[in-house]
Amino acid sequence: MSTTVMPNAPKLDAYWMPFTSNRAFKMQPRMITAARGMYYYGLEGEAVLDGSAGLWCVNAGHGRREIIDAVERQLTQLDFAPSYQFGHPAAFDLADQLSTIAPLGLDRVFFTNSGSESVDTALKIALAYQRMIGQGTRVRLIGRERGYHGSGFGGMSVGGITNNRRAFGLHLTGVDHLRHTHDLARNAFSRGEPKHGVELADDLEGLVALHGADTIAAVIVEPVSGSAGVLVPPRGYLKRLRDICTRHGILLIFDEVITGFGRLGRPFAADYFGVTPDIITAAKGLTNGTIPMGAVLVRREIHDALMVGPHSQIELFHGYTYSGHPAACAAGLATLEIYRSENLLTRVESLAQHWENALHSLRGRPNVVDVRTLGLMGAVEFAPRPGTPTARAYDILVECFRTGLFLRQAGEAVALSPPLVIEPHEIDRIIDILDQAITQVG
Ligand code: PXG
Repeated sequence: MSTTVMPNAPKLDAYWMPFTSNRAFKMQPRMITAARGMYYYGLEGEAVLDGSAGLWCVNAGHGRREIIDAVERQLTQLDFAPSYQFGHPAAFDLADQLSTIAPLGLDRVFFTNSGSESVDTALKIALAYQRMIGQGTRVRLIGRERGYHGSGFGGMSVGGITNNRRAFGLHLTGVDHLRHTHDLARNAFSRGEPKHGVELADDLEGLVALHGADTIAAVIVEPVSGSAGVLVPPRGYLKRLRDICTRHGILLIFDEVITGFGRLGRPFAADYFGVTPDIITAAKGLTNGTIPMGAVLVRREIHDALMVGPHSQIELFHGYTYSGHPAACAAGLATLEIYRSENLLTRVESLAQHWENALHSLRGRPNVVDVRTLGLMGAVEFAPRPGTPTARAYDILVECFRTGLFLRQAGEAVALSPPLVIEPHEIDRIIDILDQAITQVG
């Protein structure tokens, strides 16, 4: 295929882009060449307001000098260090700091390089733990429809976005899914947690009845589904899920790759909802998106249960060459310092009401069938165009970028999750651009 080549721009053919309509993109590229604060900049230097913190990760805004300097210092001092049977100080420091902001009890930290790897790691820890405590028949993993847990075979298997699964065979065996909680008929235009649907958590009781609790190792859910278009859990749903897990000896994993690090106005969604899972997966905001890194926060008893056998024995045969990479740890430490000094892990508390009102002002615009927000997450859902599902949301995404706003598409919705440093007038600007794009695209 021949593609457009822009002046001063690279040839586009060789790069197979992830989660992208490659042919459409290469006919009409949307290039980003710089970033600072709340803005991306295009090829011509045009400013594009970042309504999505990149891919939900740049919580402290772009181009943070403290992070760049810390990474440079670290790489100059120690570029790479093996994490298998050796260690370096920054990895221990970062794990220690994370344990101080983690929900109570989840104070053991395993490092990965992405959300997908965090999910695989969490699932493997859950299986290894159940086996270690004499529950070796617990081998099933339960996810949820519309859930997104990354692109590895583990995350894909427990994930529930059909397009992400269809092409890829049988996945992991022994996986089942809860129903999703999205209910336009009963909950459209809810503010905050929707009223209806707590009973959907009882799906887990149904799966226990079907498979037997003694075959189920863990349940994994996003506290708020991100990629599926900001699906906010019904009131009481997560607590009920927790209770059912506890009753049946099933581990509860919260995938907080998006909701972690202040997105809801608390360090983690677990804090926001007052529901403590057994394991949390994190990534993205951990390094402000600057260096790839993920982390798995594990309840101490789970960790300790695996710390048995002869001292010289490896306790968990799992890890990655780049687990706890020095550059990533330096970025993580500098990021946490920014979060602390600028109170970013709780700043959203004071922005959430403005955010909610701003997004809900789009109710009544053409084809808008739902508006959802929680913390500094939001989505606007559109009626599908007959015969071309998701085309309307895609056209709105393209129009927004053309007119100066970067956001994400999630099926029939567009999703927003700006950096946590956003100011109210920038929220208003997001809404203005989106509003015009909705009218323009029709
Ligand atoms: N879990 C959750 C909840 C995620 O949102 C992952 C795991 C996987 O993380 P990695 O680092 O392996 O990509 C994610 C990633 C979007 C979008 O626009 C969402 C993600 C990634 C890219 C785009 O919705 N979420």
